[in-house]
Amino acid sequence: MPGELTDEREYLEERGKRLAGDARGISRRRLLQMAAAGAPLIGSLGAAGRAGAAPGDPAPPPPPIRKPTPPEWFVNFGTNAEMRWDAVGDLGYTIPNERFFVRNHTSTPTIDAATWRLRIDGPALRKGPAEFSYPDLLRLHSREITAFVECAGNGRSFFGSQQGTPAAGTAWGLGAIGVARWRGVPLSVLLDRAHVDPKRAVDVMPEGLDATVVAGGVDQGHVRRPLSIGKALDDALVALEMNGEPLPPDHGFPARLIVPGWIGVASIKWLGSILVSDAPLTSYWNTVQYRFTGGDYPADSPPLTEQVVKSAWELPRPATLPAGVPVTLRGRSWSGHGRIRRVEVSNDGGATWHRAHLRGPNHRSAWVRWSIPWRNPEAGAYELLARATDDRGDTQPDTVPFNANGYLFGAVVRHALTVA
Ligand SMILES: Nc1nc2c(c(=O)[nH]1)N[C@H]1C(S)=C(S)[C@@H](COP(=O)(O)O)O[C@H]1N2
Ligand SMILES: [Mo]
Repeated sequence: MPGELTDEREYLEERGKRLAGDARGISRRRLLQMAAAGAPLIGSLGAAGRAGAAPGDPAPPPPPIRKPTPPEWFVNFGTNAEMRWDAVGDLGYTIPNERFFVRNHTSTPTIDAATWRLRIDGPALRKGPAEFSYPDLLRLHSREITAFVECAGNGRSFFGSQQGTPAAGTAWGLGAIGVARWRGVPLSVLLDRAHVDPKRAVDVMPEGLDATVVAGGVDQGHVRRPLSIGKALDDALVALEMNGEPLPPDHGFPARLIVPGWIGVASIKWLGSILVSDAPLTSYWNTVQYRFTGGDYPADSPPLTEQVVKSAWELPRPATLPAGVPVTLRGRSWSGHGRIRRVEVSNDGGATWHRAHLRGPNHRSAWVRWSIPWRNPEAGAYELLARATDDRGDTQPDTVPFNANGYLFGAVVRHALTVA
């Protein structure tokens, strides 16, 4: 086989970069910082946008994404910005806030934390509605989880480029994902304080405060999507912090839901209300969108929940490498069903496979980093493949059945590489 990849089972375990998985509460200092964060964070950006305007001019609308999305870090799609995998190599396990992908159905809103409230209401509560202010939430006992947020459409472009059947929607590569540390209040704690009746509750519908979405000429209302009471009480988190900072505006300030392992749209940003119902709930985002349609799927295929197994190389697409120079190739793999157990890689289009070395943390509903040394890359054209298996035994297939909106592209992605 050309320029052989070597298994390296004794590759030294990367040490030192341990996750801060501690169980501290939000410190008093942090609490004060966070309470003060909302206004200055948003205020300074607003002011920058108006520089040079005459007094009395109406302020131009802010851009759909507030943070800078430079082309060396992001592929820009207007209201969405994809993380570039070839810029990930120097990062640790988590993706810093300024480097995290953004997916907005409309655009990032400006929310004043001082007047913001989270309202929990609905027929499956034993008492009337409950309301929480930002300081109320900051005072509650907090928990931190490390989890990915990944768009259901991540990998969509490969339906076209790899399977010859393009799907409608943003042409994401594999960078509509990021892993962060999220700190906040478990949704179960808030539902408990709102006197949920767990015997009657069926579905929970979080709703965002961003602008309503017009689709097919119809106003579909605010972005909202139900989840089962089981998942809501299990591990959903109302996050206030991302990687130790108050949530940035683009990622849901002042509060967002994190639904570990599920498709990104479940993790509602700019959370304003949560409906707790004694009957199944529907919205545009679990009936028309975010379910399999078209192809061979039946009309009643269920709404999507968990993500599938995927892998990405930390390389440009297509990639080039110098001939004869030893190199260690790196990548990451993840699954919505659990931890990654095994990653196999190939540099000959799948004729032979080698075990990659898994390194560092391997959290559930997050990802694992891996590497494979290549001692003597010989000149030529290659196709790199990475195929992960999770601890449920799910392995990435060679192809996936087509669906019209291009969700859950979990097939092995073929990554072109030239060695010269
Ligand atoms: N309120 C609201 N929540 C939302 C969205 C949105 O447009 N509005 N986009 C969803 C989708 S489709 C995804 S993939 C994730 C993206 O999260 P991020 O922008 O923090 O990466 O947020 C979800 N939550
Ligand atoms: Mo998404």
